[in-house]
Amino acid sequence: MIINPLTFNLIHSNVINNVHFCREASKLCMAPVFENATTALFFVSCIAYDELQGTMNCLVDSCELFKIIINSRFFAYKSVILFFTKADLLEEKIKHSNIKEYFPDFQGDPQKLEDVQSFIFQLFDDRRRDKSKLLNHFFTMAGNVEHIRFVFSAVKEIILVNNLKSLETY
Ligand SMILES: Nc1nc2c(ncn2[C@@H]2O[C@H](COP(=O)(O)OP(=O)(O)O)[C@@H](O)[C@H]2O)c(=O)[nH]1
Ligand SMILES: [Mg+2]
Repeated sequence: MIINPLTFNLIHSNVINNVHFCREASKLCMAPVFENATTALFFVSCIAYDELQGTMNCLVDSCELFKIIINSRFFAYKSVILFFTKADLLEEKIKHSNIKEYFPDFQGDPQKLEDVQSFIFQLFDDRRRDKSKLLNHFFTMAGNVEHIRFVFSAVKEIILVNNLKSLETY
């Protein structure tokens, strides 16, 4: 994904899809990857709450990876935008797959989209040590052109503001 003239690095949980690998490699790989970035985009499939990666729940796996990234010292002065992809499929999935079976801490109505979305977001937000900044996030639907236009323009604005803020610090 390229948004000119802005440049940014993209971390996808499928690219670094193993938390143990990432934990080992993080000290080595973070610096060159993120050194000049102001913003990172982190993608999570929000329908993964009932899926397993090996013996680990996929959403928990993504959370653990996110925890490493977001709390890394390389991100102390940078921003992360969190994307929960396949929001349209989530709406369908919650009708037959109860999130409470996988996350017993879930409070609320497992068939209510807002309750499920806010719980999923909270799982990630809770992993952050520094809560002084807002965590920008979007639930995206790749097939909905109007929605994607809205998300893209919001993301461009966030990246632009982050870039301007980083210039102010020089
Ligand atoms: N309905 C729907 N399908 C999607 C969406 N995003 C991705 N897909 C489809 O899901 C499949 C895997 O997409 P990918 O982006 O690689 O997601 P991943 O499963 O998280 O790796 C592809 O067939 C995509 O077309 C979405 O927002 N809505
Ligand atoms: Mg994929």
